[in-house]
Amino acid sequence: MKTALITGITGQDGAYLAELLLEKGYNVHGIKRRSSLMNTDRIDHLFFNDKLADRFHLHYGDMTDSSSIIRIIQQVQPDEIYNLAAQSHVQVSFETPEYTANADAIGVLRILEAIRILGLTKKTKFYQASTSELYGKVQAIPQTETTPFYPRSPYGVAKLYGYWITVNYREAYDLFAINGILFNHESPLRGESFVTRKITIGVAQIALGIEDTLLLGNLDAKRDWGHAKDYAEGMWLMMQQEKPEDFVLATGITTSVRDFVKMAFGEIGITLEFKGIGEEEKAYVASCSNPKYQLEIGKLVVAIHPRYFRPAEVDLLIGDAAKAKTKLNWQPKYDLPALVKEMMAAEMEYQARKK
Ligand code: NDP
Ligand code: GDR
Repeated sequence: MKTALITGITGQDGAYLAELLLEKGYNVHGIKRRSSLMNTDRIDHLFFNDKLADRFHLHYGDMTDSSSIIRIIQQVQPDEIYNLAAQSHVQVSFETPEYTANADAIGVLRILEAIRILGLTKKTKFYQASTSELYGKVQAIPQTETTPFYPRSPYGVAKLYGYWITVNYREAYDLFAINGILFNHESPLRGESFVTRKITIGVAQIALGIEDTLLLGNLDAKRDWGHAKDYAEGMWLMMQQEKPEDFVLATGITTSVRDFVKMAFGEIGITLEFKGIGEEEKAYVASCSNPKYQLEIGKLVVAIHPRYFRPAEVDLLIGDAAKAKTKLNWQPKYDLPALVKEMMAAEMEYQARKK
């Protein structure tokens, strides 16, 4: 039985990866940081499952605290470490740049050094959660494993260090250390302030009469959105290779935030009309085919707020995952319409229950 250690196990990807590895028979350990509320909603179904009790373990630790990282790695002696923990919000990184660098850049080094200090370089494989935010101001379309990086946020710059220190430890110490360069991936478990989840929450609350208007920032930004479940599978596949290599995971399709908004409203039978440009843009209900929702034609449902614009933006991301498809036989099961459908169905149910 293999043993895996997942940092960031309470996050979106941590939850999907933990479930996947448990299904595959792994012994799974996760690092959770202390917070005033439990914050384990995404993994409670695993933690409180009697059948998994002897294979699923949580440890308190923090990416900014070397001693906790060394202690946990020494205790767990993992075959595989998946480093998913990070201050992962791009906009928040402009407000907390130093903390973001500590957790997202030096945090990676802390784990790599722990592996080395504990003499685990031959035993423990290491996965770093790298990101399409490394491409930032994109230098080529579509982006591949060899496209030059140009990060556009403190988050992107911190992740750039994480990327290179992983490559460096692979080359310097012959460690199985790899980067998954993952493009945006979403799900019903997505954090509530990332744009896709913010949109599905907003649409559901407007349809249920809880809120009137959804406030957003840059509607022109384009992202390559996949499903987190497919990407968790890709992370595991990368770690099963003989040779350590970096891989891009992406869908190869890019969509604007505006089109994601249209798709989410469309899921519940509402079409929108957009008027105005830039910060003046607004969207109104153009038609509503679902009699369950009492939305007047012409009602304002989306507006722009300057608060949600970033000091520097990543305008367009579109990835090419040909290497992962060929070498790993990675086959994503979801496309964007299927992702939006699943997110909207889950959101309607969740918001109705909350109401
Ligand atoms: P989430 O924000 O959902 O989860 C981040 C996790 O990291 C949470 O468990 C969080 O804990 C934990 N964490 C944050 N800071 C610390 C810290 N100082 N010490 C210990 N744990 C900490 O992110 P995702 O699941 O979406 O992403 C997983 C990883 O993949 C991240 O590194 C992200 O940067 C990267 N990534 C994500 C992509 C995406 O589209 N989702 C794309 C490419 C890369 P808590 O629950 O307590 O907040
Ligand atoms: P991103 O995701 O920055 O790509 O990082 P996010 O969903 O936050 O933003 C995507 C795009 O939408 C625009 N946008 C808004 N974003 C948010 N959050 N809120 C809004 O109201 C809003 N309006 C418009 C943004 O400007 C941006 O262009 C995610 C994170 O998961 C990272 O950790 C990960 O590395 C990258 O994806 C790949």
